Amino acid sequence: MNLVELLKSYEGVNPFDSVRKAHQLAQDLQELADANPRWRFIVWLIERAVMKRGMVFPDDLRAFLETLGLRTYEDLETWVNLVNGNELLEVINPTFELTKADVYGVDEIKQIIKDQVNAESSLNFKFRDTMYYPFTERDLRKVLDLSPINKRRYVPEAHDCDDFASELKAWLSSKGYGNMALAYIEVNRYSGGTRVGAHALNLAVLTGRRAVFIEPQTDKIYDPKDSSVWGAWDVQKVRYVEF
Ligand SMILES: [Ca+2]
Repeated sequence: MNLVELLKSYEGVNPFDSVRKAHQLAQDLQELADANPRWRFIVWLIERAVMKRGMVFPDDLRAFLETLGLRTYEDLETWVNLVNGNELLEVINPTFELTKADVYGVDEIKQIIKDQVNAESSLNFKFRDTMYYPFTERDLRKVLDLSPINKRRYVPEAHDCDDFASELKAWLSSKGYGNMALAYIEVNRYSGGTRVGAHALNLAVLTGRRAVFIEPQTDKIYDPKDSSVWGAWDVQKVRYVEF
């Protein structure tokens, strides 16, 4: 069944049956997208624009399609045949698989970080999960290449370092990988023993118990003690790590 046939089958539904039908329509749309990749994009849009608590009501759907200039279900079918919705969705909302080759507990992660970074004596950790999957180097590169975070514009305070770092972590969660070993971290920067500033960035733990820093504004991955990336400061010390 294509979407046109599917939607026509919902015409004239008894109002007393509307909740059950709205659940059914949401499920049917998902199955349609799973079976026909070209429909993935329009179904993704419909779910975001129209879905309410897991339900899609046919009247809401028709109103939404009209806002797209699609007045009949046949218009919709023409549009879907014109646009490769599968490719479009991969650009906007890429899917990917990450390897879960190993798993580290909280104490192990703390030890890896303490061993490999310059840390303040007051270094503070926050963990929301109990176990984390380390990244392979290749997977970490893939995540950074696919994530849109580094492409966004820098705005002092409103969208600056702390926002880039929280967004990269949140984006990975939104893709279903909230327990990969990626942390939001804050560092203090010192020059000649004096604190000259602070910065927020990300830290990832790789397989083989290796910690790396990630600059989410540029997607650069670097060793926590690599002084070649430091500018007007001679050391940065981690003060906060949040997984
Ligand atoms: Ca900010």
